[in-house]
Amino acid sequence: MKAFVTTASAAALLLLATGGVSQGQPAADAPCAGQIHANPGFEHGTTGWTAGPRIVVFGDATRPAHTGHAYAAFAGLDVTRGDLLRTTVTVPANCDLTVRFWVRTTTTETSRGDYLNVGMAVTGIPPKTRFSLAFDGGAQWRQYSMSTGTATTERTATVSFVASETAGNGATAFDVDDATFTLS
Ligand SMILES: [Ca+2]
Repeated sequence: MKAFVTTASAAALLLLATGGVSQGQPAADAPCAGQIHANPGFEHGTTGWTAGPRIVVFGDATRPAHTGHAYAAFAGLDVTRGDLLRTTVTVPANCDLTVRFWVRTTTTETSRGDYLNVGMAVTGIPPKTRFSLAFDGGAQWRQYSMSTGTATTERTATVSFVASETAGNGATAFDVDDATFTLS
């Protein structure tokens, strides 16, 4: 316990010394401002995310990232399978959280068989699928956004990207990058 107090005091002194701005450690009364996810662009692999195997792609020159070198890929393999990518953030009281993300869709499908369902679960609100993306999403990066709205209490928000593929009518690959979590 003593060590913890000492560390906390040192952190407080550091905050004072640096003008109150620290990386990844928002103050208790953090304002409703800024991007709060540590790894929005997957440049640090799956850090900060719960992810299925081999979801993050690095440095593929033929399918470059939206920004940086990495992105999350739900590969179109034309087999019946699923993939999950999920993260949870804390939304302080009286803050609105806006989640923005970019998706690129590469497909050989001509009808809806493979999906990328993007869901959000917020404390006090039933989980909901906000987007059900399919083959017609476009081969260029396209941005989507969704918000939690505000509440008077602190909440958690869990965002999930769930891909489901069905074998047999072509393959669709969904790439996701720059999933930002911004308070306002
Ligand atoms: Ca990236």
